[in-house]
Amino acid sequence: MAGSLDEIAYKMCAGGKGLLAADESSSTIKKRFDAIGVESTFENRRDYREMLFRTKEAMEDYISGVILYDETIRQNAVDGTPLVKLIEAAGSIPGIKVDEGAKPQAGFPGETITEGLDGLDGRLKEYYALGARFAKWRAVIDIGSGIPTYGSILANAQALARYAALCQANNIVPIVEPEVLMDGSNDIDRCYEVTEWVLKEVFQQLFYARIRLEGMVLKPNMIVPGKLSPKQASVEEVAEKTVRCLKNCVPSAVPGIAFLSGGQSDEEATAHLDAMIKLGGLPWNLTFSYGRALQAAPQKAWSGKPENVAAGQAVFTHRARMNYLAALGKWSAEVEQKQAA
Ligand code: 5MM
Repeated sequence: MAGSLDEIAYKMCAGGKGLLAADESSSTIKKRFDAIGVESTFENRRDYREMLFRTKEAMEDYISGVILYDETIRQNAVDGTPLVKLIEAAGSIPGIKVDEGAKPQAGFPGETITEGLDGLDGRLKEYYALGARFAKWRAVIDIGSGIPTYGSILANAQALARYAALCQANNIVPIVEPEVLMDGSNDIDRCYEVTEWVLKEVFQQLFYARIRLEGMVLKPNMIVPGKLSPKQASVEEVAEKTVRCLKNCVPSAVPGIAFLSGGQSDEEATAHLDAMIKLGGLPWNLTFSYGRALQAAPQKAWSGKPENVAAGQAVFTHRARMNYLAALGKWSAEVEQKQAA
């Protein structure tokens, strides 16, 4: 698949389409499979992902690109077709997670630094040859007592910027993902404050690293209260605060912003995106790059049984369509109920 960095970055987030984050590492996919009583074998992981990538309507009409894991980008379908070719045949763009995970940061108790820069240039060249046209690197920032610290935010922002520079040098669009977790007991305003701090630092480091903003995609968290906060927020408050934070931090040269779902329920993730689009006046395309919020339902419907493939695909199509409608500002709870029936 040819195309310049700018064209690919634009296409990833345009027209209501969004990204499927299917890049669970082996330990994460094992957790997901444990929850549905499926053993995490090479064959089961292939069958599950093949089911998703062969879902015609979802892949052709709603999913602009798929983030893959190292195993999956090298894996073939049961009939021998590379999984990457299934994605391309649907007109969707294959991408690859290239970070090697968030590891405890020495000297910073409770904080992590994402690793994977060593040898990255060579790996990107190989992934390009395998078909990847974009990549993803996730930095993880937790909110807690005394954290995050500036030392950790800076180290993670610099790593994101160095990763993005290597991607662009290899003609691969970098998805820059600084995730502020929603696991704590903090309120929504603390999430706003930390996310603003992180995004300001990330864009400063992207500038120092000479990143072409037109050729990248941002994958941020939404501004939400921590899951353990006694004070939860309305859909309107989440939408208004997220858009305000992004407008204050993200230059309009960035063509697209694709949110992570971060542990929100499927419907919350959809409703929040829809409400943001309905606010209007946005300088970038906003869309989804969900992992859990796109896959939890099809995983459950499939449950590892070949006879459930059609049911898994129907549920995946529904979720992808709901998020596509949300990215166009055309979703409603009524549409959600009517079309699920
Ligand atoms: C699909 O989950 C991705 C992989 O996570 P691990 O490297 O920890 O296995 C994850 O990076 C994902 O792309 C984003 O966090 C968004 O996923 P959610 O589930 O938050 O939408």
